[in-house]
Amino acid sequence: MKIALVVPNGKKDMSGMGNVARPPLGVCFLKAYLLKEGFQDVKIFHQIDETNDELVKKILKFSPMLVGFSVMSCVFSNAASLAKALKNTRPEIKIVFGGEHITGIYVDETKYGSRLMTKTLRENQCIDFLIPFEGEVVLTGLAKNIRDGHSMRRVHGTVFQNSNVIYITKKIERVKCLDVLPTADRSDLPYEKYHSVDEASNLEYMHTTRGCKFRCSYCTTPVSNPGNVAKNSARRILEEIKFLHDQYKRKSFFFCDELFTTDTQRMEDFCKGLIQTGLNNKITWRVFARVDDVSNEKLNLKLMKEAGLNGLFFGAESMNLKTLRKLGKGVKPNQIKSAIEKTYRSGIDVWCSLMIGYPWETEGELKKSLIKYLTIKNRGFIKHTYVAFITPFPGTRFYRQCVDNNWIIDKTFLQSDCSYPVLSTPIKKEVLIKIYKDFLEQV
Ligand code: B12
Ligand code: SF4
Repeated sequence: MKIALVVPNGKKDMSGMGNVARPPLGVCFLKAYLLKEGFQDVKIFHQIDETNDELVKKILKFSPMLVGFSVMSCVFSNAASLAKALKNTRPEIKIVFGGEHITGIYVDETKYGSRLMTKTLRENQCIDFLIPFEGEVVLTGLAKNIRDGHSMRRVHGTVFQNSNVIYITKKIERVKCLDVLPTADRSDLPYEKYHSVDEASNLEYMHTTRGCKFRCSYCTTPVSNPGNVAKNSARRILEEIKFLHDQYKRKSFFFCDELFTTDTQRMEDFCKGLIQTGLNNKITWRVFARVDDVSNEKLNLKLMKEAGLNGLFFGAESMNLKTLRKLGKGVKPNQIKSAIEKTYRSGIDVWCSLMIGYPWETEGELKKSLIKYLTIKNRGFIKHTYVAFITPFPGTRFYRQCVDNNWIIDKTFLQSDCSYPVLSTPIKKEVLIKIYKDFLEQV
């Protein structure tokens, strides 16, 4: 049985980062698991520069029985158009949607009592199944059921509609330790088409942690990975890096785990492993980190640098204390400043992301916050800044707040890639956009 895994709209112009296209690891994990469970014909289609028509033709040529779409919120509507085109040509193809957006609408409906998921399914009859949360075990179960012609109600962890009734099957437990999953299968990815600012096209992505113990109101990570944080062991990460280096000559790695650094013991074991094997002289790596882990000196930056770390990426979000509190970030502006300085002084590049357009922030507050940031930036401490408009993602507490307070002024907000304002703020929209553009020029 052939299975296609599709990632629509892989290329995005991200403010402050230019055009970005990077490996979609989610579907690589799904492919690896399906292969392990005996499905030999699984192919990933990552849409970078193909038109929808070209992509549909490619998928149809592969002739799959099951097509899975991996969707963030901003690509959902295009994914639905692709799915419709496939169904119109071959109605027998089964279509399943998964990914962050699907988890978000599932949680918004089942936890907060909205009708977002129901509405989505009703309006998109081309979708046969939704799979929220991590997909390896459930997608494989679904594929087995389709192959063997069993009733869909037997597949745990799915949502489907039948004669206008929506069925939510029993939830399954999350994977507790990521070492039980096979390594992501990256073999179908078009690396020659990947790129982003200051980075080589063969920069390799890694994902070795699912979940986060913090609960920032706008973030989807604790929503899609509730409960405990699941991780790979340091040993397993070292094996994967060695494999990717030896086999594919990868030299530069980005760990897109939200919080690679929270487990300090794993971090230390990983660094020591890189040093002992000599891999630290062959590769470099960059990770996301929380500012308080650096400002409080929880992390051993010296060891990390020796092990090949060449960049820390902080989600600073704002230099305004009230905003940081409202977001539930659990850090203060002086900790952000301290973390940036400490990282820079350790000889490690600093990458930072900020958000603007908070519904409560006045023009004065925003300008003050950006000036504070620029003061640090102008001292040469920050290598790269990425700035986005805060956008509410379904499933988060912030999304609920926005809906309940009528803050959403742009009805197309779900398609937003965070590069324009979608919320009402005390600042006029044109003024906000001007502040954003001026700021971009300065960073
Ligand atoms: C790396 C990354 C990127 C990379 C690569 C993106 C890519 N193609 O994967 C780049 C830099 C390009 C990127 C860009 C953007 N990103 Co991004 N990104 C991430 C990040 C940090 C890691 C993704 C990852 O590898 N996860 C690891 C894998 C294992 O998880 P996963 O992808 O969710 O897949 C699992 C499940 O979701 C599920 N699943 C996934 N697909 C499918 C499909 C099927 C059929 C099934 C059954 C299951 C299933 O099973 C998978 C395995 O268990 C996530 C945060 C996160 N934790 O996911 C944000 C995240 C996905 N990005 C996000 C956003 C908003 C963006 C941007 C809009 C940027 C912005 N302005 O901030 C752009 C849009 C890009 C685009 N294509 O349009 C949001 C999406 C929220 C939402 N509801 O849409 C996230 C969740 C960050 C956040 N916490 O808010 N991103
Ligand atoms: S923003 Fe970072 S620290 Fe906050 S919940 Fe998300 S991943 Fe965790």
